[in-house]
Order: sequence, then C-alpha cells, then structure tokens
Amino acid sequence: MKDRTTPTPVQEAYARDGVVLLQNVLTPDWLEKLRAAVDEEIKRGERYFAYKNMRERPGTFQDYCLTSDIGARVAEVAGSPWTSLIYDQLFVKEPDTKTQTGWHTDQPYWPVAGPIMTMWIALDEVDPDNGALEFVRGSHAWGAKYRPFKTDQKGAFLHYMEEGNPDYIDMPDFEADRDRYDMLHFAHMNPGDALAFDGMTVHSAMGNRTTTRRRRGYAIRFAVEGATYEPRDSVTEWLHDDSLAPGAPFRGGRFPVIHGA
Ligand SMILES: O=C(O)CCC(=O)C(=O)O
Repeated sequence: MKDRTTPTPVQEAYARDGVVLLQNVLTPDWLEKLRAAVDEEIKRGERYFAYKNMRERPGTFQDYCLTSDIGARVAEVAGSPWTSLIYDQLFVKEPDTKTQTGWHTDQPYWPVAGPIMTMWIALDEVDPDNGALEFVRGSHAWGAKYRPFKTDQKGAFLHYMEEGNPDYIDMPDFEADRDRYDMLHFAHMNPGDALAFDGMTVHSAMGNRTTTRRRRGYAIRFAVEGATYEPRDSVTEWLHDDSLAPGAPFRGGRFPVIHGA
C-alpha cells in the first residue's frame, strides 16, 4: 500500500510550480450544466470578472460546489485532510477582448492567510489565442506579498489600494521583464480541464485575440489545512464573516467544509 505521506507526482508539481493542469475534472453532464448556467448569469452584462459568489444562491453553481467531487480533488492536490469553499467567480473573455489581465496574486484580496487553492475550470477550449492563463513558476514560494490594485473593466492595472500598508510591496513589471522570469502556460486545455493554482502564485491571462472563440472560465476558491481567517479592511470586507474569530481555521460559517473533516 502507498505511504500516505509520500507526495503524489501531482502534489509535487503543485508544491514546486504553484500550478498544475488537471484533465477531465468535469463530467460531460456538469460541463453542459455549467455552460448553460454561465450563459444565463452573464446576461446581466457586467464586466468580465464581476460575476462572483453565485454559489451562495440555489442553482447549478451551488450544486456543483456542494455535490460534485471538486472538494475531494482539491484535497487530493493539496494533500489536505479537508477543503472549505471560499467563493466562486466567472471569467468570460469573449472574442476580440484583447486586453491582457494584469499580473497579480489573489490572496491579498481575500481575508485568508495560509494555503488556498483556485480551481480554474475551462468551459471552452483554451489556448494562447483565446486567453490562456500564464503563471510565474514557483512564485507562490517567494514569500513576496504584492499590493492589491484596482483594474479597469477588462482587468488592466489602474492604481494600487492599501498604499500605506507596509506588509505589501508593489508588483514588479513582470510583463516588461518577461525574460527574467520562468513563465509558464499550458498550450491547450480541453473543456472540463482545470488549472489548480496557489493563492500566492503570480499570474495573468492573455487577451482573447480570436474573433470567434469564447473563453469561459469558472474559478472556485478553496481553503485547505493551514488556512486561517484574517479579516483586514475594505479590500477584503466582502468576504468577512463575524462568526469566525480572526486567526481561526478558515472553515465554517459562510465557508462550508465540503470535503473531509
Ligand atoms: O480567467 C481570467 O481571465 C483571470 C483569472 C484570474 O486571474 C484568477 O482566477 O485569479
């Protein structure tokens, strides 16, 4: 029998690179249901990343988060005995959305310290032409905390928030200095494949330069063992929950444990 403490190849890749590609995370049935739910949701016509927390309302997103095997997949990749749900978010880059999403880390926007994982699930084929995600390999392990910032409608940098907070440093210009970094993207994702990435991994998304190929991404954010509740200020306020004590494990209240105990 396999020693439970020996990391699997996927766990090793995730721990080393801060991102890993997982194939066939969705069944054909969930793929179809989620595509339909996304198309219904985006009828509201908001900016491309403004669709958040759908899982708090009854419907397909909630059903997927609570009843599918996604929590188990997260636990498996992270090597964690439990997984809790933070929130979900849509990223729909329609054809001819040329703007590159600015390089950023996710964690500074949320009231969490410690390990968190996004599962970014492709609902269409994804490649560099229609908006592949790009990562700075291993950047989750640098210990750098990058200042959160506001973006425009399409995700490009506008200005920093929390300018006076000494815990953060400004983002280097990763785009201008691409040669200095080990940048990683996956050449092709099939619908139903997912990228699992750490909340501290520096990443961006290419523009959708095609005229015909949509790029619908469904991202779900999870906490795993070691993550704690760290409410901060107006940046993280939208995910606060007074039933959790600061410093407590990030689970319970608004953030149900969906796998393990
Ligand atoms: O899919 C995108 O366009 C951006 C995704 C992203 O930045 C994220 O999930 O944190």
